[in-house]
Amino acid sequence: MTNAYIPDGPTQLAMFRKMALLKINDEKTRRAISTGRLVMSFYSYRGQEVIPSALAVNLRDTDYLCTIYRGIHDMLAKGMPLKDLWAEVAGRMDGTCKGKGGPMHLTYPAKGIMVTTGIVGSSMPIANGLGWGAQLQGRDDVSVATFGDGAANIGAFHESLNLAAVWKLPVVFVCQNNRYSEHTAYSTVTPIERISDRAAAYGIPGIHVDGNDPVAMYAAAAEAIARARAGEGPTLIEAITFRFNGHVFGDPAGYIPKEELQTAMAADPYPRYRAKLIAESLATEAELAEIEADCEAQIEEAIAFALNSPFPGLEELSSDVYGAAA
Ligand SMILES: Cc1ncc(C[n+]2csc(CCOP(=O)(O)OP(=O)(O)O)c2C)c(N)n1
Ligand SMILES: [Mg+2]
Repeated sequence: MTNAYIPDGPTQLAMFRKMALLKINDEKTRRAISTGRLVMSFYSYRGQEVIPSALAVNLRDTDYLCTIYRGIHDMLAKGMPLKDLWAEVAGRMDGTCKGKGGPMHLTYPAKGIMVTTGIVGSSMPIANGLGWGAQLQGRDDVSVATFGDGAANIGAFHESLNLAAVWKLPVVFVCQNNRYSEHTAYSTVTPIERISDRAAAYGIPGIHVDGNDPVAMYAAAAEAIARARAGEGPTLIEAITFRFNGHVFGDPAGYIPKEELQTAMAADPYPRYRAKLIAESLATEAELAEIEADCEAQIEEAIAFALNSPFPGLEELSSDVYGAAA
């Protein structure tokens, strides 16, 4: 790791601010559903906050993000406004897609958030297309595809890595390996220890990193993004993490062995990073508590805004969508 890829104090705090927003937002979403305040499908990302936070501090608004159903952390970190996000997941007119996308199909191009997809593996070819567009137009913007460990067993993963390597596309493939695909454990569907090893088959760098360590994840993201920006082509990052909740809200996750879950939760990256920042005098307890209180207030304000926003009317159903010519 070169010095260029070591986050300075303000960057470390910027990562913490994002992690706090993501973590509190996940908690508030689950509470809103369980108390009947909101009805939505929700794929909790609690435990995976480090990856998008470390990526986002290395990205510009004009860089692209293609994410998945478990991607609200990716979108918030990249800058999706809370009010637009909550209004969309609540199916309201003030949402990013006027309530017609819902929690699995959010977009916010002003911040480069181009697609959220429920089709496993499909974030990668779309990211290639966006990266190709930037390359053809001579821009040095980068396209990031995030996806899960299960998606690395889909054909689109292999096709996308191959094409991106051949055309030297400015794409960063980020596999958030949370050890489970729906209810299926990693080793029962993936025959190799490291997904990052697959990069060798396409002649591109494959980085295996602790996705729960903000400093290590920052370095991996910064290096891959710099490489893509410089026209040197794609990188595959495999970031190891863990999903603290079931696949989707309501899934009790009985298939995760108790000890495995306990070990993962005991290593929760959020309190660990919080304590590290204080121990290294990068922030005081009071400063971090203030950041958390600020995030909480912003989220509450966004929920109230969303629940007061109108539902789209019938006339809205046929606008902004494709239709057959008369
Ligand atoms: C093409 C396709 N196949 C199957 C599914 C059903 N499905 C939804 S989520 C999921 C698991 C994906 O796991 P992973 O890629 O590890 O992502 P995670 O949910 O862990 O973030 C599956 C199989 C789907 N949505 N799309
Ligand atoms: Mg997974």
